[in-house]
Amino acid sequence: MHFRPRYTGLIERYRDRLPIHDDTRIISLGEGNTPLIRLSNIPRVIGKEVDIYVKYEGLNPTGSFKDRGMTMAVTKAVEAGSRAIICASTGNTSAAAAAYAARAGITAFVLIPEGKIAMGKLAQAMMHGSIVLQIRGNFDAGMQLVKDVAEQAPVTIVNSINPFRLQGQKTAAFEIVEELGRAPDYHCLPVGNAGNITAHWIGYCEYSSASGDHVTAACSYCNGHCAYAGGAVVGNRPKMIGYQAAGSAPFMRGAMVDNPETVATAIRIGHPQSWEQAWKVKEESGGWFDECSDEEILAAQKLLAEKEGVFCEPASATSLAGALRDVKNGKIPEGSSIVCTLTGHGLKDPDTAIQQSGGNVHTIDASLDAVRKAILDGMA
Ligand code: AN7
Repeated sequence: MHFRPRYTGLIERYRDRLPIHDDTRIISLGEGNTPLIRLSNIPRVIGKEVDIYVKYEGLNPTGSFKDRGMTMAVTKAVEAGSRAIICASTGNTSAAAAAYAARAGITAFVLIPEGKIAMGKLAQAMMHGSIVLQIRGNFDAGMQLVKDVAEQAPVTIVNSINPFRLQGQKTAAFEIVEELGRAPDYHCLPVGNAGNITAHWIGYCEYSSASGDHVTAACSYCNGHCAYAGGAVVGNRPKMIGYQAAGSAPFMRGAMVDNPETVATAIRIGHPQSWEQAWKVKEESGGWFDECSDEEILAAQKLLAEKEGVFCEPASATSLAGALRDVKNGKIPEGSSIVCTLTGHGLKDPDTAIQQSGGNVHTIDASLDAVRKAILDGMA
C-alpha cells in the first residue's frame, strides 16, 4: 500500500509562508486543498474558446472560503491568550468562527442581521455553540458595533480586518498557481468586504515575487504579516476582477451604500472594510469591478448546477455570472485562462435554491405504473 501523509490543513502546508512559530498550537479542521474544476460544458454553451476553472471553496470544512482565514485568526487568537472571539457576519464568517472556536475550546460571539442570513449558516452558528446576537440592523451596523465593543471588552475580532484572516486566505492563490503551473490570466471573485480579493492578490504577488519564500519586509497590504517583499515580479499575475451584486455595489458607485439589498445575502454589504486595498488591487493588477443583477446571479448559479454538477450559493455565482458576461462581450478575450472563485456551498442556502430551481418535482402514486410513466415523460 502506498503511504500518503494525512492532509492537516493549510497552515501546516504553507507554514513557511505564514506568520506561525514552531511551537504554535494550530487550530485546524483540514481546510484548504479545494478542487480546481475545469468547466467542460458551459464554454460550449456560450460558444467561446476559454479555459474556465472554478475554485470550489464550498468544499472547505464549514462550506466556505472563510475557513482559510479562520484557521489563522483563531490560531493566532489562542496563541495570544484570547478566550473569546467576535465577528459581525452575513453568515459564513459566523459559521466558520463558531466551528473554529468550538475546536479551540473558546467562546464565539456572532452578530448577524436578523432574518437576512441563509438557514444553513444560522444552523451552523447554533450547532457549534456560538452565542448568536441577531441585530435589528444590517451587516454594516453589526461591523461598527463589533469594532466599538472590542475596544472595551476582552474579545478578538475575527472579521477580515484581522490581518491574519487575509494571510490564511492568500493560500487559495498558492494552490491555484501550483495546480496550473502559472497564475491564470483573469481571477474573478464576488466582492463584499473585499477581503478575499485583497488576500488573493497578496498570494499571487508573494508567489510571483523574485525574492523567494522567506522575506519579512512589510508588504503594503498587511503591515508585515506576509512574506511579500514587493520586489521584482518573475511569475505572471492575473488581472483581478471583482463582481458585486447590483443592489450592493459600492465599488461601482464609488461610494458607500447605506441600504444594500440583494438575493445574495452573503454579499449584502454596503460599507466594505477593505475599501482602499481593493482599489489598489484593481489598479496594480489591471483588473476591474462590475456588477451583476440578482437575476444574472441566480441564472449563473442554476447554469453551473445544471450543466456542470457544481452547486454554489448565490453570492458565489456572482463571479461566474460576471465572467461569462465579460467573455461574451469580449472584455475577456478568447484564449484566456480564467479562475472563478466559488466562495460558498449551495447547501448553505436551500431556501433560495428550492425557490429558483423551477421545481421539476412530481408527486406520484407509489406504483410501478406511475414511475414508469414518469420515466417515459421525463425522457420525451
Ligand atoms: C459566499 O460572512 O462577509 O469580499 O460576514 O460569504 O471577502 O467580504 C461573507 C462574505 C463572497 C465576500 N462570497 O467576500 C460574512 C461575509 C461569500 C461570502 C463573500 C462572502 P469578501
